[in-house]
Amino acid sequence: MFDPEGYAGGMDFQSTLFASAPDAGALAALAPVRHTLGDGAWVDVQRDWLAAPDGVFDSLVTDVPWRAERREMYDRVVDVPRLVHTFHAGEALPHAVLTSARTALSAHYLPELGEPFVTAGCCYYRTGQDSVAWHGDTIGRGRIQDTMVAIVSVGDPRRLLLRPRGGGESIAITMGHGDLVVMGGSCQRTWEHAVPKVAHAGPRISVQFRPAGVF
Ligand SMILES: O=C(O)CCC(=O)C(=O)O
Repeated sequence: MFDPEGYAGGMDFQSTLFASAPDAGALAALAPVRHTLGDGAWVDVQRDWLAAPDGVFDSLVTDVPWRAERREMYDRVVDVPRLVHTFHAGEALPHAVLTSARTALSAHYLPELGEPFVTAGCCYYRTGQDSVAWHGDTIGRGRIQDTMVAIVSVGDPRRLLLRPRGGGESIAITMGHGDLVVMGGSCQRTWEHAVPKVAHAGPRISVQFRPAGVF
């Protein structure tokens, strides 16, 4: 397993959590770095895209109507280890910078994607014990078409693992406070991704922008 960014990680998120954020709506110019994964899949990464992510984190913690989910697993019903909420197409987003982010992403990727990002799925990883297992976003059109899922991350850094469905070496991309990670091309159907549990992590929130019909 390797980290294509050589990301050092280890930022002290807690020490910046309560810092003032006068320009909480600011985004850096969008200029992500592309990593080609193979099989037509790629990942774009832009570190520190959000100029002032502390205020975004704080408002998402309080303003998103977080919901716990349960799912069947073998003969039991278990808690899904993270809180979730989806803002559907046309719904107002809970922070102005997310609206700006969606607009900027739609404009930047339109020539390649051919359509805008419209939904915003939110996941709240409360501790290192919250996680998401290996999967691709293949319930909708991502099962048969190339598409994109753009992730804005705030809070403690967590690793996004990616592995080819046919077997092969995994890749780890650390998603840090204010970073942007975009999975594109065939990534949802030819690769799987996961956010594994870790022994120690503070809270992290992921906002995933998707085009219509991609889940
Ligand atoms: O936490 C993340 O950024 C990834 C979330 C994810 O893969 C999903 O909800 O499908």
